[in-house]
Amino acid sequence: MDVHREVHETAAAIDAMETRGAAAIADAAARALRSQARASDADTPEAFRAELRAAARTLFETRPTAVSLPNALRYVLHGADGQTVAALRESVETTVAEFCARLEHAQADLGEVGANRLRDGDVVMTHCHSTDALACVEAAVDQGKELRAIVKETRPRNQGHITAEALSELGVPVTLIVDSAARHYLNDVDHVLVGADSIAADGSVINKIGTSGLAVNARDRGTPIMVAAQTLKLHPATLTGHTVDIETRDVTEVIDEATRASIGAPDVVNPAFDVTPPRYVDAIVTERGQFPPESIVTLMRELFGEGTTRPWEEP
Ligand code: RI2
Repeated sequence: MDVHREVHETAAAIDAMETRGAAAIADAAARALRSQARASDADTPEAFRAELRAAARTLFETRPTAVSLPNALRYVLHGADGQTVAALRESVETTVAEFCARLEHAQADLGEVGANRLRDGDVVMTHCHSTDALACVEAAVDQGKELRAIVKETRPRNQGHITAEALSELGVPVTLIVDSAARHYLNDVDHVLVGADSIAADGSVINKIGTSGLAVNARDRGTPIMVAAQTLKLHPATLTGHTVDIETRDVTEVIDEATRASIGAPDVVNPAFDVTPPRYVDAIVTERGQFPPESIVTLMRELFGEGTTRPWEEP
């Protein structure tokens, strides 16, 4: 059989950012591989594995920056084990359940670590929408701490609106600001709290465009910058010198065609992410504890060894 319909649907939803956020993308990708395994009519283990690889490639090709996607695919493909199709299918079932449970657990554990950095009465400034970052706030609120938030809207897609809603649901008072007002409010802020799409071996943080400027400004004002990122966001290929691809998205996310034409048709670019160098980050908070960015490489070696594999490619 071909790549299953649900895999194509998941890939399309990731591509269109209906499914977005690094953790949600990983979860959806693992579940899509499970759908492929469940629906497979392969009559040999080799055919079954080839189908899984094809499904994984379809998912892999959607968005290049969040490493949680290839890390999820790698986890499931490595977990696929067995001498028969039935055994392989069963192992995918177990591996995906284990992966999704670990994801949820990691986020909750990370939240507890991050919450310890937050004190009663603190104000946090957020950028974009990160479920890992929100887990820290949620755990702090559960500990009885009262927090307030200044939420950057995060052009061009305004994911700050999702953050505003989530924080309100947690009972955290929110002030929404335009991105360019961030520096103006940094003196009123105790922590800049962001998520990550990938973390490189040198401790650089790849996150939503605008994070690096925010971090530089926060450093200038002496405001600590905390990055909430479960270890699924560690980018193993950077251990061997690879860099992280920065996704460029359609310019219509920035400006519609008619408006662009009416202002002299300027070139428009729409990079989705940027790189914050480690010197602008105070702590990377993971489910394994908090790390200064420069020491994250030790954790990466422990988790991934010296490198990485691409098990979705044809052998
Ligand atoms: P969680 C998002 O990217 C943001 O950059 C956010 O900080 C990051 O994913 C991590 O999100 P996008 O998918 O995994 O909106 O913490 O482009 O939810």
